[in-house]
Amino acid sequence: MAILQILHFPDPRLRKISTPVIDIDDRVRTLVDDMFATMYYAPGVGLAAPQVNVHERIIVIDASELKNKPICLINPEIILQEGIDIQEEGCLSLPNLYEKVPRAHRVVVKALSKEGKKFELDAEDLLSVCIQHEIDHLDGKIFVDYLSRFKRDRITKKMEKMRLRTL
Ligand code: GNR
Ligand code: NI
Repeated sequence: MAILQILHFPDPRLRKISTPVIDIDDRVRTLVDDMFATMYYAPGVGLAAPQVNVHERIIVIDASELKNKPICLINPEIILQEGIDIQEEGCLSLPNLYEKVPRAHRVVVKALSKEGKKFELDAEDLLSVCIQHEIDHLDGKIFVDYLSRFKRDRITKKMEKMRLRTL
């Protein structure tokens, strides 16, 4: 298994729209394993393929306390959403930044498992937030998009400076 490199905001590659997976083959299964390894190593609660520069609709999540409930969603689609919650979010593509973001309290999502089986997941709380955050990544969206222009510009400038220092 490999630990993959995570792209950092404002890398324009994070803005690409990911395409559906057509065939869940060995390449996809290896990618999913590497994404889990990368997420647990980071550590993070979720990871979307575009964050590791693969622009396909693949997500891994583990929102459990004991980090023993891995969930893989391929071609996920939200089929129901309900209620609103405002919770602090972070993102592995924006280290050390936490901001409040409004999200649906509950979502029902349908997806393919890494075995290629259709399934539905009914989620609330952190798992629900995480699913919405990861699906946003597949659509080139990042949680700073929900903040004011003022805050987003300030964050963008800070991240650009950090990147120059580490080049
Ligand atoms: O590790 C993560 N924590 C988190 C906390 C609150 C809401 C969303 C998340 S997802 C994030 C990992 C990540 O960047 N996934 O794209
Ligand atoms: Ni993220």
